[in-house]
Amino acid sequence: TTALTGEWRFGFDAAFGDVTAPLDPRAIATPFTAHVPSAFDVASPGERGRRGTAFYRTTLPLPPHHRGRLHFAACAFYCRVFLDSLELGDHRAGGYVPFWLDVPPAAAAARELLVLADNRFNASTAPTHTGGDFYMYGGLTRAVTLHDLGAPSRGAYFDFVGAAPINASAVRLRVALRAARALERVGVAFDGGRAPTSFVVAHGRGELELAVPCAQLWSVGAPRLHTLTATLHNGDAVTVRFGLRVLSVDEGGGIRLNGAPLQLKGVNRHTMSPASGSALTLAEVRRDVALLVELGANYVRGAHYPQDQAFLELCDEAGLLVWEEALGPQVTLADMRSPAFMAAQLQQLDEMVLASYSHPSVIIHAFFNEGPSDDPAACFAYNASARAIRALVAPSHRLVTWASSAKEKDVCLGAADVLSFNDYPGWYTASIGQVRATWAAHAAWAKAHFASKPFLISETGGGGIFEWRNASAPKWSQEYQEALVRADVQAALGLWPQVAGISIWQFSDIKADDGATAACGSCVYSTPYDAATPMNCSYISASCWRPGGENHKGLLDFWRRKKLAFHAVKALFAQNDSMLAADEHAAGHIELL
Ligand code: ADA
Repeated sequence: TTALTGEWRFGFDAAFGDVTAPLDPRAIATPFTAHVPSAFDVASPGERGRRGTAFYRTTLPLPPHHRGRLHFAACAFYCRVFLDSLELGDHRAGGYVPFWLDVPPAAAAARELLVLADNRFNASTAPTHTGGDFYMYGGLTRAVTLHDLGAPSRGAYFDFVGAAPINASAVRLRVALRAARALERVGVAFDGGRAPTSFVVAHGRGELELAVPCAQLWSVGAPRLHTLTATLHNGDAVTVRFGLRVLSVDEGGGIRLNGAPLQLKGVNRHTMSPASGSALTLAEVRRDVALLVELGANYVRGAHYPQDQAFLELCDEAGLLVWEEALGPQVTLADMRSPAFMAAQLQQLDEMVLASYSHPSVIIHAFFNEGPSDDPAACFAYNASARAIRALVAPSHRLVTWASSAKEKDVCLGAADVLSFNDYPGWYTASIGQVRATWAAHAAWAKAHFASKPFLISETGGGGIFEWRNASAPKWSQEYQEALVRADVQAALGLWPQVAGISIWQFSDIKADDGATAACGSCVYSTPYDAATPMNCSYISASCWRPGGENHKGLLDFWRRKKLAFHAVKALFAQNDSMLAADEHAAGHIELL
């Protein structure tokens, strides 16, 4: 495996015509260089926010006559991949989900790879980029890797290897092969060689339940991991890391992890930073995970798209639980009725679930953030999406939900394992004083209608501008946000177990969508945002939408500076942890007596 990380030749055309039309890759100019991975609309060479067609070119280090496979961890939005004059394939399922392309063998020693990446909104080339209230970056934003599969005579190779826990001591191994004979023997061993065994895979696909030797449970407090290595006779081998943990829902709609009641405490997080856009460096991802741990969160919703695998690996190690969802924010009924959209949606779900299959951290898969679920005509798309996820994962592995803005008017909830509502009392509606009553009413409705399904607060919160401190706590000041978020968290924790958990909107401030600054109306704020320039925030009116083109509901600002709300949430989560620990202690004491 070779990571194609580094400087690639690069070109950009803001007015490129039909991106799907036949093209001669050798005629494409790439006069600049760009680092891969990176977002071309944030980093050099580039312009912040530009939209158009980018071209990336590099030499493919694949020996003559070898087959290969290219893995794109993300290519945004629409992508086409060419090798010399041959088109290997394109990808329309969305710019945040990994995909593979096969590379046929050739005699040439040096082969040239050209990638087209278009970041323009377009219902046919990028149907799952349905808009949404965040900036969508373009380009090769996550790693590109080449797998050398040797000469075709070498035979079969792994297409997929995944390990899903069945119980505290066994996994379901799922493998898919390519170029396979009718029967292929697959060797399996755990943790670098333990309990070696083998089984026969017919027609390239197989599933097997296996006891894990020296099984150790994965949990939030003790995230112990195992590895499984699958091998073929020709030496092709894949190692995956997994965790033994069992998810369940009790009769009262409580979520359980390894049989113990689970209260989800966390935030929504966008994969975004001012320096890297959506192409966070590993150092930035590590810093975010460290901040989540410092906050005392046990849970994070990856809003609003499939997650960076590097982030999920760190969550596996840190014992952080994850909600991972497909891209498709504010999707409409018209989107759902488009066959191109639904095909891309189902492909994206498959790609997301398979890419994240072995991560113990991922407990929820979701789709359609704030979609039209108040319309019975939309339920077919909810049902089809839920079915696509359930075809790949069992409920003890992943639960299915979506963040509903329809809430009590949602008519598709039958298809969900978990009810998840987005609401912003004290920000868009009502007042801080009404926060608890608002959530109590939502939870009561959920319990009255779906007693056995968990109820989550998937989004809530409000804006606070880092630079604006004001003791009288007007809207947009850090003080207002602190008071509001405190009320949100107190409501969620106080309403447990009717409220199974909360993800505050949001971890850090983000760049909002293309039109955000214009939509800010009368607000006066420096644009583009410049951290070094103090802001006169008294100009921010309560009705302002996205001052400075940013969504300021982060507990941290865009640069990860802690706001008052961060400290408040951290204290509330810690207090709750010690209360729970005291309860458990007391319960244990009674049992002993
Ligand atoms: C919505 C949406 C989020 C964000 C949030 C907000 O619920 O799901 O992406 O835009 O509101 O800040 O208003």
